[in-house]
Amino acid sequence: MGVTVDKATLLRLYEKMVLIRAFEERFRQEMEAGRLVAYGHLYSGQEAVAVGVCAHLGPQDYTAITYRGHGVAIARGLDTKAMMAEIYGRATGTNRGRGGSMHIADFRHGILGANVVVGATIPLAAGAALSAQLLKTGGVAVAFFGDGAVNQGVFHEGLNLAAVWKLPLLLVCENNLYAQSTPVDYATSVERLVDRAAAYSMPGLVADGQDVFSVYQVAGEAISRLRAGEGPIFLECPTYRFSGHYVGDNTLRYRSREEEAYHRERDCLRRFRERVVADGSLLSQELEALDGRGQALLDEAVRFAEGSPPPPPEEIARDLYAS
Ligand SMILES: Cc1ncc(C[n+]2csc(CCOP(=O)(O)OP(=O)(O)O)c2C)c(N)n1
Ligand SMILES: [Mg+2]
Repeated sequence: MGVTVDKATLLRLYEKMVLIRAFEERFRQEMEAGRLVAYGHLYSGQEAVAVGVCAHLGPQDYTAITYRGHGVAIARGLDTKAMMAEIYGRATGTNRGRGGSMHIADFRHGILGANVVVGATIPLAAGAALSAQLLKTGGVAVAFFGDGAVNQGVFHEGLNLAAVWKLPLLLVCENNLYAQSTPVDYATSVERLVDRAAAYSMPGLVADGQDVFSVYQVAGEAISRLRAGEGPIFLECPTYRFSGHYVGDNTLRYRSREEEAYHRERDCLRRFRERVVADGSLLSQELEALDGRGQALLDEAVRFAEGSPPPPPEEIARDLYAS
């Protein structure tokens, strides 16, 4: 991919990808050590998608994310302390400790709320895109969803309506090859998920979801077209989740070690480092400094979460009813 990216952007892309990986791996460690009781779906391996897309989004834009959504939340600028506190169920969390890992929301960063219902990000983001269109804010909405979502009814209804209304909606399909343990080719009629776009007369694009340069370039073009009012675009990003569907899932029940090793070789962080050091655009020391910063932020986030109080019992009904 021949895209040239300025140094400040390169540093920002790497900083976010490293922070996501550090967050997810720390979350796993805390759970495995028994210090954190939670349920979690890690984003490790898919960082290039969140970071490459969200680099083009601003405060006027919306994002609807799934239960595998920590990566997009961090890419959109969510505070890692508040996110970790949410996962620990503490009052200082993004949702005051009431949502946990699978419901992280922060309207200040355009995060409409993580959603566990497969496919549900699509109508949610379509609604947000409709509001941006009607209010003429210039904003766009991005729905993130997995390969499992493309066979859901809401996927088809959502794409059709978005196309009919020419909504400024980017449909980002993170095709990590599995829906839980079901391989995509076992459950889906088309070989390339992007081919579904044609049924709704919308452009379908593909970016390498394990290469942030590819995602950054293709998503950038797509989002410019959305802002120009061209209507919705489908973007398929083939990628891979390095770990199981959830923390504790044994992947060897449904995929081989060889397949996992193949995708580890294509790790977006490793490919980024190799490329920028080889072409001289960044020094390894600059990358190492960002690696260290990521780890330090995670130490701080875990300390903050552990030191924060749980939500007070008298607040149990808060936010349940509109005032
Ligand atoms: C409507 C609905 N059906 C089934 C489930 C159970 N479920 C949770 S995650 C998941 C797999 C989804 O896979 P995919 O869309 O590929 O996303 P990934 O987990 O790979 O990111 C399923 C079937 C659900 N949450 N919602
Ligand atoms: Mg999947």
